[in-house]
Amino acid sequence: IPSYFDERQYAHEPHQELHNGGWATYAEKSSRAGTIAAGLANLNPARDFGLGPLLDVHDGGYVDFLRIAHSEWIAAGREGDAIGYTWPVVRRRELKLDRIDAKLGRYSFDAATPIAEGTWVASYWSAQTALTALAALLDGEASTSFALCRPPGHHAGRDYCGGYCYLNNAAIAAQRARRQGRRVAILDLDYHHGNGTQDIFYDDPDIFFASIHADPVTDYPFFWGHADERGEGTGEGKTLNLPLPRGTDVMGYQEALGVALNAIAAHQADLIVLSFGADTFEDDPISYFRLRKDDYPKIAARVASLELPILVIMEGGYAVDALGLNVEAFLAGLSA
Ligand code: SP5
Ligand code: ZN
Repeated sequence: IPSYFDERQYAHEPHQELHNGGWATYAEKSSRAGTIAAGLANLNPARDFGLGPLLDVHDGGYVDFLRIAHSEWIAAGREGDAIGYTWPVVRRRELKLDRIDAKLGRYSFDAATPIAEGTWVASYWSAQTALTALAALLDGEASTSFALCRPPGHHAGRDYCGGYCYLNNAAIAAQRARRQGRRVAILDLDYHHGNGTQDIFYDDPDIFFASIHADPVTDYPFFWGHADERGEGTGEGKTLNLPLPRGTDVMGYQEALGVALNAIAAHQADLIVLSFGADTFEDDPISYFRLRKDDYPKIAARVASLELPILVIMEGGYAVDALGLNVEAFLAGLSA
């Protein structure tokens, strides 16, 4: 499977995140990318598609903020990573904000997503990696490709970061594929609900979004991913949420997967963007499903049985020692 990665994605290395009332070691370490890259046979660099495809998904003011937030933080006399401490409640009016702390609140939804010196560079190249892997499908060079995106993307919305995500790589690729005339379904198999992707396409009738994830009653991101969220307006019915309880193993997972795959077929998709998180793994340090390494090829093979081109976008997965093998197992199941 042709795979894509850019070394500049290592530039993002936040030190800590706020969790359970204290500072915790940042789980989305750059070494995650290294352990995955080490197991890939056919690894290619990213091409540069510029800002256009990013701005076709994200708000211009938000993208400007991502570029300059860390230097504004330093200019304000702070040290380390930029992180917010005040957030507007939902539907506060738009304001022209100047102070870095206000902008951090305006453009984020949690305190687990700091902006470090290399965040913009790494996020930019993570998105370009997704676009490069998509091009391999659109150009007919391959029927499956893998974008080793890092930082991940599925929690990032049109104008907000969160959940270790800054630019929504899957949404950027899906939008570009649609602009090229493809009928796209996004299948999100990360442990956490892909709230950013859902928000971006919530009223969109053309891009179907299906997600299998931990029930937001118990798990992050709490405010999205409930089964009754089905899309709105002309996008009504084009969002499918399949929340599962903590402790779910391959049996329960496969049942939900069957529902998601039937819905993708009913959408008459001709291309799948697959947000893959290996944080569904039994030994993941921040998650509570019970998938084993040998379950991943079986899950992947069922997605492949739809016989559609598949763009795999890397999302979460924090058991770093097992991560490379879990990703390898998943990709092997796609081409088996
Ligand atoms: C892409 C993705 O999988 N994002 C997940 C974000 C989850 N954030 C909430 C859970 C944070 C737990 N952090 C514990 C850090 C311990 N080192
Ligand atoms: Zn996750």
